Amino acid sequence: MSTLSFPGKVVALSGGIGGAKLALGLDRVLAPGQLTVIVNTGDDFRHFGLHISPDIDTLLYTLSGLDDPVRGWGRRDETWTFMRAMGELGREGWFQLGDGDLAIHVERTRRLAAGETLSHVTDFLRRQLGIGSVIVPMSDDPVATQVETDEGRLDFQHYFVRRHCEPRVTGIDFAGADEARLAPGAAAALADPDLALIVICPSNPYLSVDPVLAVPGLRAALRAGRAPVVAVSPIIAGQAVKGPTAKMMTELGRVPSAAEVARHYAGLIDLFVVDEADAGMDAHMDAGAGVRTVAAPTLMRTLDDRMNLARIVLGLAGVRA
Ligand code: FO1
Repeated sequence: MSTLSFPGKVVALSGGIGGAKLALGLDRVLAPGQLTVIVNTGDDFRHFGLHISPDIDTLLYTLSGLDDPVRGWGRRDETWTFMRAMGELGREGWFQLGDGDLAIHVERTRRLAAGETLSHVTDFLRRQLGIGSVIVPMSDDPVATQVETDEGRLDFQHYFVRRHCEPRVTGIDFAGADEARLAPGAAAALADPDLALIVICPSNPYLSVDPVLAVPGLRAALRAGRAPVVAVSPIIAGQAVKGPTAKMMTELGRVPSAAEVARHYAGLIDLFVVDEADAGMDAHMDAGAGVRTVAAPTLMRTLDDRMNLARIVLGLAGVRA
């Protein structure tokens, strides 16, 4: 699909790695400014006195081609002198900040301390990295994803990185969500009269999408316009492509399946895109979750896979629920 053949604007909700793959596909098949990605900031935290926004940085690196394809986070061709030097000072090394990556954390922290909003800093960074799509945080106010586990309540990065997602999850909270205001750029994109499609990218529904949906007003904004809401399943044949989604679903007493994710989004979405491996469950899904499903190749290994899935999702814009 050429960039000119899709009329109207697109909004994508995304967390980190999985969501960023589809966001990249959409960015590549749409024209500059046609796509706005609303990004989860529940993973944000302060480390070494720096404000770290992991999911925003995954989007920045992925859409600018600076991402490290193996690690899935941080910059490619990274060096680690800073972390070695911090180790010599006795500082902990469980959260790795590469020398190149450090520039974004230092510059973001400086700008925030100077009074800029996270939205403004993010817009400066995406323009500086030559990204045509708009990237906005879900909120400029602090929201902290906290994971209730059998080891107690853990901040997100302690659960995800320090403890490698090993603790058993019994619940998830988004501290500060009730007081958080929808970021101006997110509200504007969702109210844009040219908005033709809303995409919930295949990020972890419980850890990465739910914090975005927890920002007051966001759910209503998703349903307010005419644009259909299409979600892409992060679960393929009962497995997560990457990360703790399936493990977490089991621990939360849910079946790790695409059908369960559809039920999680029921009432919010018009269409649910499942992998061809899960095509067989259409009837059950329609019955169970009241959500219409479409089967497509959703495993994104290459840039072409990302662009093909993006084209398929864009093609659903005309389908009314
Ligand atoms: N993930 C890791 O597993 N280990 C790390 O040391 C690590 C460092 C890191 C630094 C900056 C950044 O933006 C992300 C980083 N991540 C690391 C990934 C991060 O925990 C995840 O990207 C999200 O929080 C979950 O999507």
